Amino acid sequence: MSDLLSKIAECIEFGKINKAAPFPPQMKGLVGADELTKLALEEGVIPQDILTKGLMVGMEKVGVKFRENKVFVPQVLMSAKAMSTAMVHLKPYFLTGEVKQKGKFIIGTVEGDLHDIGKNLVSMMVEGNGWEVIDLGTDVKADRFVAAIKEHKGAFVGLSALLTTTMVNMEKITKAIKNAVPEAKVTVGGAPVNKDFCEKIGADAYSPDPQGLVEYLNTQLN
Ligand code: B12
Repeated sequence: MSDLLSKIAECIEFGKINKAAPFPPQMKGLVGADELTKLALEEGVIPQDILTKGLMVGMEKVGVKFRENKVFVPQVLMSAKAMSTAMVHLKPYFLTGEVKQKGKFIIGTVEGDLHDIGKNLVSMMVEGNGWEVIDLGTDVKADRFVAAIKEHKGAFVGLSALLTTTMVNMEKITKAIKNAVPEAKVTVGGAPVNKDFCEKIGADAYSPDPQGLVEYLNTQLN
């Protein structure tokens, strides 16, 4: 069983979606995350183990390599695609509650800002690490964040901004969130954002990359 799970982890790490996928070249012709996840379920592997000991292990390796500049955006996107293909087979078990996620994470690019490449990468990495992600999209105003937090009680929040002109909206949004739901934890990121800015606006955590965010979220688990 552990051999099957480590093969699944490897498919996620290297972005091997299924047998037909030509990427990565060194795994051409081999089965991928799709077939292996199906096989694991058929062989009776517990779905929770497929998630935590297979898929999440691979995703964490990608996250660390991305942070260390050992892989780049396209490789992360292939890993995320392999992950989401495998997740299709696990979806029914999420719905029955047989597979539990760690918690909820609401993310959006802030008001005035349409950049979503970084936000999407963050979403995929957080989801790939076992969290349910509620993606509000781009140009998201404070009231939409607040409504989502009220709807998804206990959810963590992520604000993304790529413009110096929109990062200032993070302050407004963070204040609105803290006013409405004082216990809500707000994380911030995006190219112009840094730790000092995060502290200045009263947000709870900053990370320059998705892996740092995942690590922060994991420290918040009870
Ligand atoms: C692609 C791009 C666009 C695309 C966006 C497409 C899309 N779907 O996202 C388009 C063409 C639409 C665009 C438009 C504009 N852009 Co633009 N764009 C870029 C570009 C080239 C890349 C941004 C990107 O995707 N980076 C890759 C991702 C992976 O990195 P990232 O977003 O930083 O995310 C990482 C981290 O920051 C972190 N992260 C991100 N979000 C979060 C959130 C949390 C919670 C956490 C923890 C971490 C985190 O994790 C991610 C992965 O590591 C940058 C220049 C550059 N090289 O960065 C300019 C850039 C951001 N754009 C710029 C500008 C000025 C604009 C425009 C105003 C141009 C114009 N005059 O119309 C418009 C603004 C439109 C708007 N209202 O938003 C400027 C911003 C300058 C500034 N300092 O404010 C830049 C820096 C270009 C430049 N050098 O001038 N842009």
